[in-house]
Amino acid sequence: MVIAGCGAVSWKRPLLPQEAPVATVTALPNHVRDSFRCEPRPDPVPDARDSSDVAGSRRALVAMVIAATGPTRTGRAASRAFATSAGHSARMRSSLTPLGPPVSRDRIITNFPKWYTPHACLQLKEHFHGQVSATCQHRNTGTVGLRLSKVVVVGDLYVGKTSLIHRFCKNVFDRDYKATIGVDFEIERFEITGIPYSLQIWDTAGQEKFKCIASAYYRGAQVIITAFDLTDVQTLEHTRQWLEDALRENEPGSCFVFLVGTKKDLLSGAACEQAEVEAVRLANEMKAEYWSVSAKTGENVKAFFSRVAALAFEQSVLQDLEKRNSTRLQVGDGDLIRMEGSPPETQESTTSSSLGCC
Ligand SMILES: Nc1nc2c(ncn2[C@@H]2O[C@H](COP(=O)(O)OP(=O)(O)OP(=O)(O)O)[C@@H](O)[C@H]2O)c(=O)[nH]1
Ligand SMILES: [Mg+2]
Repeated sequence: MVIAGCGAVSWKRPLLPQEAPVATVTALPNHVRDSFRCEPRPDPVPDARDSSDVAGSRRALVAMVIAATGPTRTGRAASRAFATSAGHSARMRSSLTPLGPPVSRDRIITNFPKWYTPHACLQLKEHFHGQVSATCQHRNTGTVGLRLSKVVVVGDLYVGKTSLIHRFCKNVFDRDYKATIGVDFEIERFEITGIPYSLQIWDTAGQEKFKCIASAYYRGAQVIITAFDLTDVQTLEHTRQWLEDALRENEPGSCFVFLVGTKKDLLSGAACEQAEVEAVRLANEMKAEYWSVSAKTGENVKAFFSRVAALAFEQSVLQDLEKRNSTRLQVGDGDLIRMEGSPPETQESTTSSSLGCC
């Protein structure tokens, strides 16, 4: 599987799970391995993104993605190896960041992005968790800055999943319909409270005939986005089934869920509000956060993905903190001694639900 040179990574034919690109750390090409080094980050530049630089940095990130989330056993082994070596490097210097162009200014998040509607949102708060802010301030986020969070976008065919992703990642809109065949993904880099962070956004096919291919990629999602067309109520009804299928492949309570109404530009304000009533009701049932967007005009697209990135980032940092705390040998007032690897019932767990997740 050739992965070099991919800006947006697309395959010519459906990618079967067993064919998912596999890269081990040792197998990484030199230019990829050289792409990670300990250096202070240069100051961000305005929006202009040199395409060759972007491609270079994406190549490095693609290798991370493949190692981190490939559905094969080898991919997961590579992921562990990568995380271990990354962990050592991170301890050597906390400001380890992937070499590449700085993230564009509109991918820099300093304040916690706001919800779309308080009637269906995952968190009402307006600031990052205190512990997260403190950790980021001390640049003590462990390997979070090197990890990718997997986002899976599902929903009926023609609802605009690809258009939404392309509007955000490439700032383009294509009015001609080209069905997604199987799956595709994009990687988007952010800088959140000074820490680099990346989303790996999986675009899946809505067509029934590709469903079994696409569903093989639901596993390991931190975020599930269920999309429907605001002008087609049937597509809203189907989101329940899409979500069920995606959740079945993931640990209960491990995913943030979003319900997104697309093609907002096709409705008048009043019609949109009417459609949103039912959507918000369903979002609450699904324990999802609701957003209305338009890929055509770009309305709410950036705000939506910023919100996704911030929630996923905060959860990653908190989970990393929890993991690190549990590895510290603890000798309490009693005779409690706790180390990593102790049975789960002895470990404190901060479940996703306690973080405001599904
Ligand atoms: N007016 C308008 N049209 C949109 C919008 N988003 C998508 N479309 C159109 O809707 C059609 C379907 O969009 P896609 O993004 O290809 O749909 P999809 O959900 O990826 O479809 P599959 O890949 O088959 O699952 C295309 O013709 C788009 O141009 C939008 O926000 N506004
Ligand atoms: Mg598509």
